[in-house]
Amino acid sequence: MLANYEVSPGDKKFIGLHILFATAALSIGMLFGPLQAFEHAGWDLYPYIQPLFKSYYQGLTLHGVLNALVWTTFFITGFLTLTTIYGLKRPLRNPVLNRVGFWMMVVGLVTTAIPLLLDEASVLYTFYPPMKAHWAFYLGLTLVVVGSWVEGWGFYTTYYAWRKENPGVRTPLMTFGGLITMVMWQIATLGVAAEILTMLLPWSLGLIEGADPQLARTYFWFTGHPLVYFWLLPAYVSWYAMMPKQAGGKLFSDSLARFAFWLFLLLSVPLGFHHQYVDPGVPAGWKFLHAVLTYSVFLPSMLTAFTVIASLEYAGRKRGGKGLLGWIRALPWNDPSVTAQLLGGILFFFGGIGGITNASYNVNLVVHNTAWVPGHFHLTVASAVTMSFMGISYWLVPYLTNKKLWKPKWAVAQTWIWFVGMLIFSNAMHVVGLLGAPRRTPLGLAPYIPEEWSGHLLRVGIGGGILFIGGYLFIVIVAKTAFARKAEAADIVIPVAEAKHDPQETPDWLDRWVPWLIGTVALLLIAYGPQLIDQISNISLTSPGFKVW
Ligand code: HAS
Repeated sequence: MLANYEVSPGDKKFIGLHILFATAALSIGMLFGPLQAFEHAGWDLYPYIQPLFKSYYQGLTLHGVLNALVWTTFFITGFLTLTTIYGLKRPLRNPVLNRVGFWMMVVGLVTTAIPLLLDEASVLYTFYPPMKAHWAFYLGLTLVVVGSWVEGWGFYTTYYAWRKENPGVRTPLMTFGGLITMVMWQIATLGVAAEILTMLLPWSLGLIEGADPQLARTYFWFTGHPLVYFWLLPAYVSWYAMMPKQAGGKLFSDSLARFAFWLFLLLSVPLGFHHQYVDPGVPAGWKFLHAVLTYSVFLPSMLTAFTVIASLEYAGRKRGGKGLLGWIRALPWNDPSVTAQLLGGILFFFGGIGGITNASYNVNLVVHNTAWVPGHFHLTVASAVTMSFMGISYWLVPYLTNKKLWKPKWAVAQTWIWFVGMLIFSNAMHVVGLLGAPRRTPLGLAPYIPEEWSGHLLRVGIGGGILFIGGYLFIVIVAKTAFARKAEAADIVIPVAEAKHDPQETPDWLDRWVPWLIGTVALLLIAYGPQLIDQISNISLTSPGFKVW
């Protein structure tokens, strides 16, 4: 029945605009990745692109902001618009609200981009004070975040209207996962909202004299850790609610899927101190509590691994796969959308293991601020997440534009190229990080490179080059698809996975918001409340701003 619902041309265009901005941001942000990787390998191309881009740090900031913040946020809000409309089989309740939110995000993006391009905001994507950017950078980021909130309110009003018309019906899984993602995001971003509005914006405007770096970092990581699950959960929506159908099977357990999403809502936010193990201003007991909670958020990812792989095994066996692992070969590896997500999932095993390693206080002291950390997050946000978004784009762009995917075989090749590039790149970054190479450092210019790093830095450069090819091949394929002259009824149906049991049999407590929201707020107050009160009451706005670039 879901497959028969037709999204209106206006809404398709609106979703498509999100994907357009997301992909445009990715295409610029990705430019700097290979430049950094080549620089590590000793092939410094930055002098050749001056005066357009001034420094390694300007490039690194553009890379982080455009890829990690803009590509993801625009793609996710667009995708969640679709999962809301298509899952609930109804148009948005207040389309104007969603349009206002979207255009706020666009204005915010432009406002952020100007100081970034003028080299007035090379403060990296974490924008830690006392590094100080132009006020327009902070204002633009605020508009992007608030715009995404407004879009989220549009989802809630739509859901509310649907719920009144459908009492007792289980929320369709894709909508359910999308709504939890948005609620989690809105709670999480209270941290950066407080940081920017009470400290960084007035500071950059000269209204207050100094900043408090410790409190700013606490606010930032309040948002910064759940941010990674804001990126991940839409990929999980696809893995649970769509990929089993694409693979030719069914979702193994609707209940386990919903339970995993609730656990993410409950546990994603109160863990930020695992990014601050080395911060002197956070007492050890609080770091311990956040370490314990970090290990607990491992659970919903393991639930996901179990449920999604069980669904894939079911699909593979239905397709004739035999033996212990024969079902893997039987999966539709010729479908670029499925291949991208499978390969992203495989890389995520390694990224997840690295995450668990980071979360250990003692081991973190070895890897913190080394190249290991970008090695970790390229396996997560640049693999599990980005490859899933690429895979989704391979059916979404044809669906939105009514055009056939341009060269599907090339798209399959693209996913493998990205996979191989990422394996080489991230493995080298992990190893060189363990050998002590710092992150966020133009290593090619450093006079202290020990001999034992050089082979690994070379692999960073080679991996970066392969990723460059894979990344731009993706851009070419989606652009050629979207801007093809001939529109044809491409007959694309949004993949909606049926569950093995009727979702109406899923226990009612897994489709109720109030207890989970109360639990989330309560845990947050316990894990952050006393520290926030302490740090805010001891606020020390004394640090002057520095422009170190
Ligand atoms: Fe992380 C640092 C801990 C997950 C991103 N992380 C970062 C940073 C980023 C990031 C961007 O505890 C750097 C921030 C900065 O700039 O300073 N991370 C974790 C832990 C997890 C984790 C415990 N991280 C992520 C995800 C990210 C992400 C997801 C982005 C999307 N991370 C840390 C810590 C730090 C950190 C410390 C601070 C380091 C420092 O000192 O600075 C866990 O949530 C991971 C659990 C995941 C798993 C994997 C399960 C596997 C699955 C795959 C299923 C396979 C399929 C395919 C479907 C256990 C679900 C099957 C295929 C077939 C062919 C069958």
